[in-house]
Formats: sequence, structure tokens, C-alpha cells
Amino acid sequence: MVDAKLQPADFNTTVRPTWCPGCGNFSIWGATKNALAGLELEPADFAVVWGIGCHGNGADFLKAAGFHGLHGRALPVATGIRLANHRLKVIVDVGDGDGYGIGGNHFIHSMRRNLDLTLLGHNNQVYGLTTGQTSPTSDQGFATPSTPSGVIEKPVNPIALALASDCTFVARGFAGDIAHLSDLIAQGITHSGFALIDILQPCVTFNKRNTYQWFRERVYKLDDDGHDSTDKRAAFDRALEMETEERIGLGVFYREQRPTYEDGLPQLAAGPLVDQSIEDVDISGLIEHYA
Ligand SMILES: Cc1ncc(C[n+]2csc(CCOP(=O)(O)OP(=O)(O)O)c2C)c(N)n1
Ligand code: SF4
Repeated sequence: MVDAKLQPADFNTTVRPTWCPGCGNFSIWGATKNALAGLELEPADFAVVWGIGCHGNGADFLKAAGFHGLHGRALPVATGIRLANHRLKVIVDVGDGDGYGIGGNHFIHSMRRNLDLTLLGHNNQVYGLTTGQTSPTSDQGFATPSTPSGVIEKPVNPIALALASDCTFVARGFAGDIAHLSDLIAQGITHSGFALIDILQPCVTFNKRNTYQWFRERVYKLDDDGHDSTDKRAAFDRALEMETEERIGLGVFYREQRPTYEDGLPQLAAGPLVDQSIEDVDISGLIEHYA
């Protein structure tokens, strides 16, 4: 008898989410479960790494093997998981403060390496968990407890930064459109190489500017507007639209196929490292060298 396919609810744990009612994290959690069920993945097929923040509390609510570790360091952990067992799909959930700020260095270099990871950027434009301070994606002029007179500097543009960092799958979703977001996450997981899905995730408690309504007045689907996702220059133009605060494209900005970092490692050709025997590995020379 063939086992019944898992349903999204099968990826729930017994812990109920503690996010504020209306938080965009609910949609990202739901869309992730939809994508996992749609791709017919079992919990043993994937791992998830979370950063620190409200988004990271999702570690308690998704039935998955994974790691909830240091602020800004989700991508190095995910890299280690992929190198140890590249049979696993690896999803990485970060906040804008976590992934684009303190973890910004890892963000750039993981993309240029083209590790086969799917990064979900929960972009609420504030530090949610620590009660609403300015984050790297906060809009210029936005007043928060840490910038009472308004943010002085320009925000990070994650889509433009990903394009400049040679990311091979660059997309933006919106927590206000779960069906579209579910499809983008599934495409990101299926993509061979690094997939960024930056997700507009309203923080209903601390960001009273970038609300669901504010986004609904500005978002449009790239697919409906004739965008060619193989054209990198066109993708840059679409990415820069965000800075006008008038039009915000949703969907796949850019995709290309190129060998992954893992493809370039001869050590992985024989299969995942976790399956390889270490009985014949002799490190005595190495120990002697460093003794
Ligand atoms: C090294 C370090 N610095 C600072 C903190 C405090 N801290 C915890 S969460 C957070 C910011 C969270 O913001 P974001 O990454 O945008 O996630 P959100 O809470 O909005 O989901 C900070 C600064 C920490 N935990 N570790
Ligand atoms: S503070 Fe903001 S990001 Fe955190 S759970 Fe509440 S609404 Fe969500």
C-alpha cells in the first residue's frame, strides 16, 4: 500500500504559534507547509535553519529537522548541513535584521558560491523580536525607538544585492498572497543552486507604515507585466522600482542554471559525506603536522 501524501497540516508541531495576530509570519509558515506538501517532501527529506528573531520562533512550529542558532549565522550552519549531507533540501529562514544586517556577509558570499539553499527572507523592515528598532531594510525617514527622528540612510535592496552577488534564483513574495508565495517557495526549493525569496512580511505591531494595505496599493505580478526572468538587466530595473515606493514587483526577477558549489567538490561525487566510510581515513600525518 502506498502511504498517503502528507498534507500541509502534517508539518505542524504540537506547539501553537505565538506570533501577534495578523503577523505576516503566519503566511510564510503556511506557504512553507504548502510547498513542502506540494513537492511531496517528507520530514526526512529536508532540514531548516532559522535565524534569531520573531521569524526564528517558527522553529517551534514546523515539524522539521533543523537548527535554531546564533543571530545572523543561519547560512554558515546551512552550508555545513549541505556539505555533510547534500541529499537534503535545506531551507533557511532569516529576518531582515538577521539575514541582511548582521548576517549580510554570509548573504553575499553564499549567493556567489551558488550553494544549493533556499533562503526565505522574512522582511518586515524592523527588528520585531526586540520591539521595533530600525533594521537594514527600514525605509528612509521611518521613525522607530532607535531612530526617533527617522532613519537617515538608504535601505538595503535585497533583490538588487542578490542580482549583484550572482544569485541564480531571485524572487520576491508577499505575505498577503499565500498561494503565490507557496508557488515561489516550491520553485525555490526545486531550483538547483541558491534561491533567494525576499518576502514582504508586515509586522502589524511595530511597523505601522509598511502595512498589508500599503503593499496592496503597490504590488504587481512580474509575470503579468511581461518581465523576462532570464534578462538580468531587466531584473535590475525591476528591482530598483522598489526605491520609488510606487511599484513593487512580485515573482521571479531572475533565474539561471549554473553548477552549484557542491558540484565542484570531488569529495561529494561518491555520495553524501554522512554515508561515506571513514574507516580508511588516516589523519595521523595531519595531526603530526600540527602537533
Ligand atoms: C549577536 C546578537 N546581537 C543582538 C541580538 C539581539 N537580537 C535578537 S533578535 C534581533 C533582531 C531581530 O530582527 P530581525 O532579524 O529583523 O527578525 P524579526 O524579529 O523581525 O523576525 C536582535 C538584534 C542577539 N540575539 N544576538
Ligand atoms: S512583533 Fe511583529 S514580527 Fe514579531 S510576531 Fe508581532 S507582528 Fe510578527
